[in-house]
Amino acid sequence: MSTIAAVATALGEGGIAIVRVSGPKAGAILKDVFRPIGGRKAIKSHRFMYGHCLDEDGRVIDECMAVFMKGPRSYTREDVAEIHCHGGRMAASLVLKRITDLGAVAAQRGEFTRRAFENGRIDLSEAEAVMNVISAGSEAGLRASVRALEGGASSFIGACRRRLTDLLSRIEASDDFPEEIDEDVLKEDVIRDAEDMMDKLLSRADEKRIKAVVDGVSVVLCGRPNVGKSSLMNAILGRERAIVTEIPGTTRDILTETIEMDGVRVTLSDTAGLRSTPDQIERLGVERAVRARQDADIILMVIDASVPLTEEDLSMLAERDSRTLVLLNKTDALCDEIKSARVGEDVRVSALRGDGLDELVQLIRSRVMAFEPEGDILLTERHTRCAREAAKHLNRAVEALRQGAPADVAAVDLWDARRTLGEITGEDATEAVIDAVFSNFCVGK
Ligand SMILES: Nc1nc2c(ncn2[C@@H]2O[C@H](COP(=O)(O)OP(=O)(O)OP(=O)(O)O)[C@@H](O)[C@H]2O)c(=O)[nH]1
Ligand SMILES: [Mg+2]
Repeated sequence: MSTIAAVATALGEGGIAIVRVSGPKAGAILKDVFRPIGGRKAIKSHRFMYGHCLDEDGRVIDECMAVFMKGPRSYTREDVAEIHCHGGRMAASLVLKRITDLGAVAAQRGEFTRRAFENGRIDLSEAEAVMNVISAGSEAGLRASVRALEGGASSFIGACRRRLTDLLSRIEASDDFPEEIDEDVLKEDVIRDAEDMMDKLLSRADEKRIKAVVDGVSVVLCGRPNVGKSSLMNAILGRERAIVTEIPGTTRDILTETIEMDGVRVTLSDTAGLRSTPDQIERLGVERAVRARQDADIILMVIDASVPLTEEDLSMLAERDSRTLVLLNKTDALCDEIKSARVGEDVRVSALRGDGLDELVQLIRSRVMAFEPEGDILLTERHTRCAREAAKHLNRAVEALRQGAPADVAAVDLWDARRTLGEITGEDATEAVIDAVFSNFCVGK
């Protein structure tokens, strides 16, 4: 097995740059390149040391901290050395050059994590969770990734595979000892278990929940021109982001801002007022607004309380769905017609005076939180694809049994489901799948 090395921190100026080495020569290389204060004998496993890195002529490259981790108590389970130099490009790259001169080879993308996987410290889904942790863009995304890293997905997939193994061995036994096993009871058990697993797999592979955690939740303000959408956008953000005027048709393009609500990334969009108009620019803006509303996770439908409801308001209200919150704005100037009309609003606000804004934000927050999944979710596209595929096999087994097929016909699909789930954790993944997973990693991880 070769000894690999790479700079593990991001390139560029920063406080610290870490050079990481893994493999049988890690200890010897560290002894050659690093001189701890107190002499070379001082190198002990899992102890952080202060000292200097030296070049081949014994000149100091940089003042460093270093640690040696004797395998298997390390990230890769091999002997690992880490040298913490000052940040920036030069110190770490000179230390790395010295290390490769001493016999280490440059690590490939994800090779440290790949070794952790191949040495059995983590499975494939946990390895992928490492990348999800690194690329997480919100606290909710980070929380879900850390849960996966700590085996959330693996233990669930492992439990499903054990259930399938159990069913398959019962089916096999019923083939061998038909008189001892009641086939009808067995079939009922297979159907019940397969359906239960199918539900759980599909809920964990639910695209909307995953998108909400990984990319965030989109909240779109919509309504007729001049109802106060931009004023509400500014009020929610607490600053004058959007232009507000008394002229209908002020907002043309979509204005987007990102905020965090309880760790979930929320993208708030203000849109052009919905109306038919001869103005070409405004018309394009209205088309964009319609599309944004279609794609939104949460729709804030704004109604102007200072004037009677119009035809447009009524047709928009008729289209409200489970994603919609109806906001009755300008309640400081409530007109008589609205007082007696049945708008069915979720909240009354005045962007001008600030009335009802706390309640509005609270309402948005609770809708956003509804997207945060209770149980674990599968985080990568590869995992959800496998989960859906496994659910399809399970469904086929259930259908076959319902149509009166013998249990061993369903067994073929149960085997397929089991194998597909094994692709997630890597137990049944081909070398090509594993290569593809690690090629998405960064160097040094
Ligand atoms: N009285 C009162 N006026 C408001 C309130 N909110 C907004 N306005 C006024 O309504 C007018 C339109 O506000 P905007 O926020 O630009 O409305 P909009 O829906 O973004 O309008 P378009 O961009 O044209 O679609 C401005 O003159 C605001 O000052 C409110 O709560 N009460
Ligand atoms: Mg506007």
